[in-house]
Amino acid sequence: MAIKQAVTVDEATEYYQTLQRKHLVALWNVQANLLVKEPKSRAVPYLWRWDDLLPLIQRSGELASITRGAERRVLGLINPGLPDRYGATHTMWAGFQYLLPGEVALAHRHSPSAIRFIVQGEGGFTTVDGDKCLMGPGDMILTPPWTWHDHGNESDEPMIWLDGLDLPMVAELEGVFYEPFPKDAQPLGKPVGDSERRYSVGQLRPTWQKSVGPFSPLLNYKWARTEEALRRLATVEADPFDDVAMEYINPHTGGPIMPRLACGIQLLRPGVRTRAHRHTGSVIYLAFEGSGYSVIDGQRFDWSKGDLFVVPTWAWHEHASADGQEAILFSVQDKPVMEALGLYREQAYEAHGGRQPISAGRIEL
Ligand code: GTQ
Ligand code: FE2
Repeated sequence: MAIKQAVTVDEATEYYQTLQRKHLVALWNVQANLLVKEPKSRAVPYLWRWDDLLPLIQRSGELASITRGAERRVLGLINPGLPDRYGATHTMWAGFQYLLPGEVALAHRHSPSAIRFIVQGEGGFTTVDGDKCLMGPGDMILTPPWTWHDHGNESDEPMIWLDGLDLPMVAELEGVFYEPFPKDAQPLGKPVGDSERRYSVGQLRPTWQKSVGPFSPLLNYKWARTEEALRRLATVEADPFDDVAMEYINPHTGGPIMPRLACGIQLLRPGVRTRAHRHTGSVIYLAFEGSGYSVIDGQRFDWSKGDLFVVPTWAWHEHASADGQEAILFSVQDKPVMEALGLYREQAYEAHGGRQPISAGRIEL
């Protein structure tokens, strides 16, 4: 904004210095930083390779033991655009957790919500408020906010799983609470797999069961059922932007599993290249089966099993599977927050037949 004619430059300078001293700001000088045309995330599109991750995950088992105050052996993925924030995107933490045979990751609870998606190993478990959830590859386990949870491994192989949490978002909202459980592990208050026995056939639920809040009462989404749903859907229809894509739902509402995190699973049929779109809200993708590539803001990221990549908010993205080979992507998303707050938007990419020109390969940062 221009200075009015009756005022000298010195007077104006003094005025702005006074504002600073008094902890004030002139909106007319900063408006362009605040009311931006559209979101531009500081988080960047990025991919972490399984080949890089696995040896470091395994090495963590030799280096670090689980103790009170350091209750989880987890390698967190840090977005290169957000070195000062513990997150794979601006809102979500992603980490690979490693649990050796016979170990217990000590019981605790916290206000951030968590999901686990099992990558490797069978015979581990997470107990959530007394319900022991058995874990195998592809299972998705929920830890709703403020539920007690501990992990154990009763097999003779290490377990590896992906943790997704809304920790950076809750930290930014200054809503983090945490409490250790008085013992290492919680007692089992229920039959093993209680929630699953009640709810795992998604089309039916017990008549007397009331909703217990905005969280899914089903805590363990077993892979066999997830895969069956995907394959059945694949026989009838697919989405132009995500191909055969499904959302994990709360059986009481049909809505997202938790108010701040949603999870998705998508099958890319062999040789599919989806159309590009963008939406508000960020996404963490884990390549669970097969290989392919995604184009994010014009950058191509080739992925195969175990790789993890992120799509920042409002970034154009499309996915492709390798020729003759199907692929499966698991995802964690903050979309429910954007929807609840009236901030969700999406837009299809119209130019170039709906697919982005690829401007660069993977940029190493
Ligand atoms: O397993 O409870 O990756 O509390 C981060 C925080 C995992 C867990 C993480 C956690 C956990
Ligand atoms: Fe936790």
